[in-house]
Amino acid sequence: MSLVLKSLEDGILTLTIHRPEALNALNRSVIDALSAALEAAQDNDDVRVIVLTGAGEKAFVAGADIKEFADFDQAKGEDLARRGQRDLFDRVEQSRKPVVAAVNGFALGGGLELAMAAHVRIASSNARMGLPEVSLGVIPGYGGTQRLAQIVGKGKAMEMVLTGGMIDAEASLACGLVNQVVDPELLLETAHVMAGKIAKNAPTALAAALDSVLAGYSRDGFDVEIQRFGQCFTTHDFKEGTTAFLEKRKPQFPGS
Ligand code: DAK
Repeated sequence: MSLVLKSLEDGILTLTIHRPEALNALNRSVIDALSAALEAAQDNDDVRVIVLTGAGEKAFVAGADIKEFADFDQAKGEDLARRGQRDLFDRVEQSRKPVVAAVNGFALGGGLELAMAAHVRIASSNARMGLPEVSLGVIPGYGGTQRLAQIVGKGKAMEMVLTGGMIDAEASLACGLVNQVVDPELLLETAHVMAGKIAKNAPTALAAALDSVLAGYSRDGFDVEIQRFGQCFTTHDFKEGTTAFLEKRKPQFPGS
């Protein structure tokens, strides 16, 4: 079965990341499939708004696929962060069609970074969000250090990035990380209502509005994030963090 399911109804294209056996973790194939679907949507006049969600009730996306990046070196990490940002995360944020993320469970690491690249976020009440990268010996590499601070402010972003902890849906709503929280069974319907409200408006004005809002935010930090992310791949902490995850044990960092 395809890694990204597509359904188009009333101008709303729903893209469902479909890799439930790995909690929809983003491997290279998922990133490529999602990127292609977003690209195709830009040229399809029948698509007015895009809704992005994950298959199943447990996870939106539980992060980048740890099994895939565990043996990367600095050059590979930096290169993939750069390509991932450009091919998927920037493509979501810079989409001319508004993107609504329907966050249906865990949105961790690259999963939360994907939701944050969307323009509006609606979460189910069972959603849990966080950037656990530092517990793996890396930092968020798909724009998370930048977009989280842009969305929730520097103080809360520092807390979330440095602790690597998760927050629940209500806490996400309180800090502005998500726009709305609803019961799981109402999530897609609510996302479609939001998408429908947006879709009633002029497409050219929507594209201009997206462009204008985004123009107010600096892009300077994204390159720093990519470089610092790549450097993490040279460290013993990264080896220990990813190995511990794969061995299903707690990592032993110096002094921990
Ligand atoms: N990658 C690969 N497999 C994953 C995964 C992930 N991120 N998350 C879950 N899975 C897999 C589990 O290994 C397990 O597979 P099996 O053992 O059954 O084969 C299956 O999904 C079900 O997961 P659990 O058994 O762990 O389910 P639980 O309910 O017990 O726990 C959980 C749910 C979400 C709390 C737990 O699965 C978890 O902690 N997952 C990992 C969360 C996490 O640390 N995510 C990664 C954050 S770091 C990069 C750019 C950016 C990034 C990386 C590279 N490059 C450019 C190279 C970003 C990195 C991140 O996202």
